Amino acid sequence: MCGIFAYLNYNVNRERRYILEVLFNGLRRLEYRGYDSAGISIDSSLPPLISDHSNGPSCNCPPPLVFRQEGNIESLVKSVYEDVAATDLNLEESFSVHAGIAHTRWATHGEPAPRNSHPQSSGPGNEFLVIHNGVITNYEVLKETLVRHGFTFESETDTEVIPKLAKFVFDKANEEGDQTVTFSQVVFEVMRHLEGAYALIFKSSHYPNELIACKRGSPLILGVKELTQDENIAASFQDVKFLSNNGQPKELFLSSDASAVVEHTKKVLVIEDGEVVHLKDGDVSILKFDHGKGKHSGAFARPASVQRALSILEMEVEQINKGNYEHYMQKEIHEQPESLKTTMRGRLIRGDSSKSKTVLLGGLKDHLKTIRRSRRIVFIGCGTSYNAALAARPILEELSGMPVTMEIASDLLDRQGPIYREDTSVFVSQSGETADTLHALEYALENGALCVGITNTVGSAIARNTHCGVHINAGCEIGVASTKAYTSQIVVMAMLALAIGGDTISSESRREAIIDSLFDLPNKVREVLKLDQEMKDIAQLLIAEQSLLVFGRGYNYATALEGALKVKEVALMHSEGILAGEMKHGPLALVDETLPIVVIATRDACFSKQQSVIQQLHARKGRLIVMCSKGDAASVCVGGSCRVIEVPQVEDCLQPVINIVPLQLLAYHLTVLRGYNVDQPRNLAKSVTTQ
Ligand code: UD2
Ligand code: GLU
Ligand code: MG
Repeated sequence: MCGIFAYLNYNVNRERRYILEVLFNGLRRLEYRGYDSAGISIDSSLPPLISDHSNGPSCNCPPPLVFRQEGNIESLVKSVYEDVAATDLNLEESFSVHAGIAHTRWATHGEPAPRNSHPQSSGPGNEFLVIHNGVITNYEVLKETLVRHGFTFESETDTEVIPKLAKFVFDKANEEGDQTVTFSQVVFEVMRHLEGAYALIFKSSHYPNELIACKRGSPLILGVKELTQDENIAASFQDVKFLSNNGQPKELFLSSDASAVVEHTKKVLVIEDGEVVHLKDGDVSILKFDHGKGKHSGAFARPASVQRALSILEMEVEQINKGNYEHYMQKEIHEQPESLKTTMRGRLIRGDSSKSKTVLLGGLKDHLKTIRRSRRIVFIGCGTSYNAALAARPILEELSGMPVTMEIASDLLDRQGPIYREDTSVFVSQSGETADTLHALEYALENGALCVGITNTVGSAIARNTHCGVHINAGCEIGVASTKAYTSQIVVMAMLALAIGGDTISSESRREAIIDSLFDLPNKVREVLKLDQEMKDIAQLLIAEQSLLVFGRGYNYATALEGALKVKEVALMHSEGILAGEMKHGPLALVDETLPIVVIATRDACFSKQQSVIQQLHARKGRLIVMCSKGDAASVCVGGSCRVIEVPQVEDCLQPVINIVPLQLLAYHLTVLRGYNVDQPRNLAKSVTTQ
């Protein structure tokens, strides 16, 4: 989910060039969130000052202009000014009222391309334009209906149904003779049909100089800048009435992110789920959308205005951008409850008395039979992506009953290891561009294997060149050290295991227990994030160490490797993940009273073995930090001599998602305390595109 920005000037003259620059700057402020394409919409020439829709759907209002580009904001800016020059659009033309919208996109549906960028349009004439952050999960049924009503779609996005639905609703109201239908009534009717998560802004040629913003699940804020010098009016800013039409010149901003608004004003309002904000004639009205409420017979519901006291709060940007994150890695660690939700959105089927609980991976459903018939599954990846596959391997073996082997991409290539036509090879990569993984993909394709991709980046080389796959939809990840992509990868691969094993009766109750646990996983991640301060305290203790060992086994062997990798790559401290079963075959020699050791001993089938490992490490006076399930401190900490991290328990195969979080936090705090760059670790790049 990327960025939204809108700018509405009221009763103050602004030239087109100025409006464009405000929009571009808004996008630049959102740039840090990452995106793959961008777009804006402004008016073509002076629209009528008074909103007048008596002229019905075929109104002669000049169609708003739309500019969209793939790639970075500067390439959008360049193309806009080129188009402006080519069409002789007057940059000095002044608007006393004007509503402009802008968007940065991180593709979830359809590759990054101008046609898939936002604003998405209702069709020729741009009667309705929409910018959207989030995912509409039921867009396919909506699209089918709209196609039956004669709409043609130009993009592969989920978003495009929204402006088309708005036009459909508007046209229908007018056909039925309701020429007084308001912009907010149209949007309410549209919202009734949308499922999923969204922050939306609507612009329409039928409602010139108006904007509607609404949200469910994705963030959105409103900023108000009063342009009067009058002291009395400035003082009454907190007053509800102030937002009604007092004719005062003002500028209104809408954004998914406070960082795009604070340079203009600190008077902001955080829009809540279900609220519909209507900007019209300098007036801000907030209406409450109630999903349960249907349409009145025939006519449009007249939505009740201002359900909660509208107060403009004076906030600092840190308060608004919840949590005051100092680094992307920190932000991404804390974003995991949301990123996991997005990963699972629309893919978990809750089931009822007639249907069992199940998962639906749209990109794989036609290939599951082939996968099940294959001789083995080979996971191929590098670094964190490899670790995520390793974490999912046990559950995949259990539910599929198939052999699952692991390959580090470069090693497979070095050995020219055997890959057969009968193999299913699964390529895991956050960026979808990892060079070694990509080369291994070429190699597997040459050998005739079925190639499945698991990536976070729609339109990436791996997504394009695999036969099928799953987008993890974790949102853009900026920190070089992967955190939220790792947990989403594990969840996707657990869902892959559920899908492959989905036809086996004997494992049905096991699968249902995992699905239940998946539903609850974001809550459990939220709970484990509360260990932040505790992990900071532990980091403080470890700040001057040379080395850190992490012991794990079973499901959490991967956690040990990934925890150690995080510490190594960002905190620049030697760290090794060790398979606890190998302890006596070497690593035990390192154990003394100085070397800190993390032991992962959460509840699963290996628990008693880990208890015994702890005892043996303790006998050698090891400096232990033990991660265990809540309530288990006494059973893991011999004689109370070790530091304990208690984490919430989930279904055993999903425990790696929980257990990695404290280690991510530890690596983060260690890095900050040691004074290193968290987001750009020494010598490393986000996407390793050379071998
Ligand atoms: C897909 C579509 C979405 C919508 C939805 C309906 C995209 C990005 N997603 O979401 O628009 O139609 O289906 O249920 O357009 N793929 C690969 N390699 C990879 C990753 C994906 O080939 O590494 C393929 C996959 O097989 C599928 C398509 O890309 O054909 C989209 O995959 P997805 O995971 O986004 O699929 P889904 O169903 O969540
Ligand atoms: N799902 C929409 C798309 O793929 C919006 C993506 C976003 O949040 O940027 O176009
Ligand atoms: Mg990586």
